[in-house]
Amino acid sequence: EAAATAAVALRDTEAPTIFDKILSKQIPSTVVYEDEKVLAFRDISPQAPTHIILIPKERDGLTQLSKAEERHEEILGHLLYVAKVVAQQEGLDDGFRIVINDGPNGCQSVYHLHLHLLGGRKLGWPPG
Ligand code: DGP
Repeated sequence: EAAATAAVALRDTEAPTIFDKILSKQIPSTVVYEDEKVLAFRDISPQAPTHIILIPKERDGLTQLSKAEERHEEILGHLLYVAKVVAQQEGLDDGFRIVINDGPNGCQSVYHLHLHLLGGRKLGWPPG
Protein backbone atom coordinates (compact mmCIF):
# COMPACT_ATOMS: atom_id res chain seq x y z
CA GLU A 1 0.00 0.00 0.00
CA ALA A 2 2.91 2.32 0.74
CA ALA A 3 4.20 1.68 -2.77
CA ALA A 4 0.78 2.48 -4.23
CA THR A 5 0.61 5.72 -2.22
CA ALA A 6 4.10 6.65 -3.40
CA ALA A 7 3.09 5.93 -7.00
CA VAL A 8 0.06 8.20 -6.71
CA ALA A 9 2.18 10.95 -5.15
CA LEU A 10 4.67 10.59 -8.00
CA ARG A 11 1.91 10.70 -10.58
CA ASP A 12 0.40 13.83 -9.07
CA THR A 13 3.64 15.75 -8.91
CA GLU A 14 5.91 14.35 -11.59
CA ALA A 15 3.90 12.95 -14.46
CA PRO A 16 4.53 14.90 -17.65
CA THR A 17 1.55 16.60 -19.29
CA ILE A 18 0.82 17.77 -22.80
CA PHE A 19 2.22 21.17 -21.76
CA ASP A 20 5.72 19.65 -21.42
CA LYS A 21 5.51 18.73 -25.10
CA ILE A 22 4.37 22.24 -25.92
CA LEU A 23 7.28 23.66 -23.90
CA SER A 24 9.78 21.40 -25.70
CA LYS A 25 8.13 22.24 -29.08
CA GLN A 26 7.42 18.53 -29.63
CA ILE A 27 3.83 19.70 -30.15
CA PRO A 28 3.49 22.92 -32.13
CA SER A 29 1.57 25.81 -30.62
CA THR A 30 1.01 29.45 -31.44
CA VAL A 31 3.14 31.25 -28.89
CA VAL A 32 2.03 34.82 -28.18
CA TYR A 33 4.43 35.64 -25.32
CA GLU A 34 7.54 34.09 -23.84
CA ASP A 35 10.06 35.08 -21.20
CA GLU A 36 12.43 33.03 -19.05
CA LYS A 37 9.69 31.95 -16.64
CA VAL A 38 6.42 31.94 -18.61
CA LEU A 39 5.05 30.68 -21.92
CA ALA A 40 1.71 31.86 -23.34
CA PHE A 41 0.08 30.17 -26.33
CA ARG A 42 -3.32 29.99 -28.02
CA ASP A 43 -5.73 27.38 -26.67
CA ILE A 44 -6.38 24.53 -29.11
CA SER A 45 -10.11 24.72 -28.39
CA PRO A 46 -10.87 28.43 -28.02
CA GLN A 47 -13.93 29.37 -25.97
CA ALA A 48 -13.76 33.04 -27.00
CA PRO A 49 -12.20 35.01 -29.90
CA THR A 50 -9.09 35.35 -27.73
CA HIS A 51 -8.28 32.32 -25.58
CA ILE A 52 -4.71 32.06 -24.37
CA ILE A 53 -3.08 29.66 -21.90
CA LEU A 54 -0.28 30.96 -19.67
CA ILE A 55 1.98 28.48 -17.92
CA PRO A 56 5.08 28.54 -15.75
CA LYS A 57 7.95 26.90 -17.64
CA GLU A 58 8.99 25.13 -14.43
CA ARG A 59 6.03 23.32 -12.94
CA ASP A 60 7.88 22.84 -9.62
CA GLY A 61 5.03 20.92 -7.98
CA LEU A 62 2.38 23.36 -9.22
CA THR A 63 0.12 20.79 -10.79
CA GLN A 64 -2.84 22.94 -9.71
CA LEU A 65 -3.42 26.10 -7.70
CA SER A 66 -4.51 24.15 -4.61
CA LYS A 67 -0.97 22.71 -4.44
CA ALA A 68 0.61 26.16 -4.25
CA GLU A 69 3.14 26.83 -1.50
CA GLU A 70 4.77 30.02 -0.30
CA ARG A 71 7.70 29.58 -2.69
CA HIS A 72 5.29 29.88 -5.62
CA GLU A 73 4.15 33.40 -4.74
CA GLU A 74 6.55 35.07 -7.13
CA ILE A 75 5.66 32.95 -10.19
CA LEU A 76 1.94 33.23 -9.42
CA GLY A 77 2.21 37.02 -9.31
CA HIS A 78 4.31 37.04 -12.47
CA LEU A 79 1.76 34.91 -14.35
CA LEU A 80 -1.00 37.34 -13.42
CA TYR A 81 1.06 40.35 -14.49
CA VAL A 82 1.96 38.67 -17.80
CA ALA A 83 -1.74 37.94 -18.35
CA LYS A 84 -2.37 41.70 -18.19
CA VAL A 85 0.50 42.38 -20.62
CA VAL A 86 -0.82 39.78 -23.07
CA ALA A 87 -4.38 41.13 -22.73
CA GLN A 88 -3.10 44.56 -23.83
CA GLN A 89 -1.04 42.97 -26.60
CA GLU A 90 -4.24 41.25 -27.84
CA GLY A 91 -6.13 44.57 -27.78
CA LEU A 92 -8.64 43.46 -25.14
CA ASP A 93 -9.36 47.07 -24.21
CA ASP A 94 -13.00 46.42 -23.25
CA GLY A 95 -12.06 43.82 -20.66
CA PHE A 96 -11.25 40.16 -20.36
CA ARG A 97 -11.39 37.25 -17.92
CA ILE A 98 -8.71 35.21 -16.17
CA VAL A 99 -9.69 31.66 -15.14
CA ILE A 100 -7.85 28.99 -13.19
CA ASN A 101 -9.63 25.64 -13.18
CA ASP A 102 -8.71 23.54 -10.15
CA GLY A 103 -9.39 19.83 -9.75
CA PRO A 104 -12.37 17.76 -10.88
CA ASN A 105 -15.04 20.26 -9.78
CA GLY A 106 -13.14 23.06 -11.51
CA CYS A 107 -13.03 20.97 -14.72
CA GLN A 108 -9.22 20.98 -14.75
CA SER A 109 -7.93 18.65 -17.47
CA VAL A 110 -4.18 19.41 -17.61
CA TYR A 111 -2.29 19.10 -14.33
CA HIS A 112 0.32 21.79 -14.94
CA LEU A 113 -0.95 25.02 -13.42
CA HIS A 114 -2.23 27.43 -16.05
CA LEU A 115 -4.22 30.63 -16.44
CA HIS A 116 -6.84 31.01 -19.15
CA LEU A 117 -7.05 34.49 -20.66
CA LEU A 118 -10.42 34.92 -22.38
CA GLY A 119 -11.70 37.92 -24.27
CA GLY A 120 -12.92 39.44 -27.49
CA ARG A 121 -16.62 39.07 -26.68
CA LYS A 122 -19.00 39.79 -23.82
CA LEU A 123 -18.58 36.82 -21.47
CA GLY A 124 -21.45 35.34 -19.48
CA TRP A 125 -21.66 35.35 -15.69
CA PRO A 126 -22.04 33.19 -13.68
CA PRO A 127 -19.94 30.58 -15.48
CA GLY A 128 -21.43 27.13 -16.04
P1 DGP B 1 -8.07 23.02 -18.18
O1 DGP B 1 -9.35 22.39 -18.58
O2 DGP B 1 -8.25 24.25 -17.32
O3 DGP B 1 -7.09 22.03 -17.61
O4 DGP B 1 -7.46 23.61 -19.54
C1 DGP B 1 -6.58 22.94 -20.38
C2 DGP B 1 -6.59 23.69 -21.68
O5 DGP B 1 -5.50 23.27 -22.47
C3 DGP B 1 -7.85 23.42 -22.51
O6 DGP B 1 -8.60 24.64 -22.63
C4 DGP B 1 -7.34 22.98 -23.86
C5 DGP B 1 -5.87 23.30 -23.82
N1 DGP B 1 -5.04 22.32 -24.51
C6 DGP B 1 -5.02 20.99 -24.25
N2 DGP B 1 -4.16 20.36 -25.09
C7 DGP B 1 -3.64 21.34 -25.88
C8 DGP B 1 -2.69 21.34 -26.94
O7 DGP B 1 -2.14 20.31 -27.34
N3 DGP B 1 -2.40 22.54 -27.53
C9 DGP B 1 -2.99 23.71 -27.11
N4 DGP B 1 -2.64 24.83 -27.76
N5 DGP B 1 -3.88 23.75 -26.11
C10 DGP B 1 -4.20 22.59 -25.51
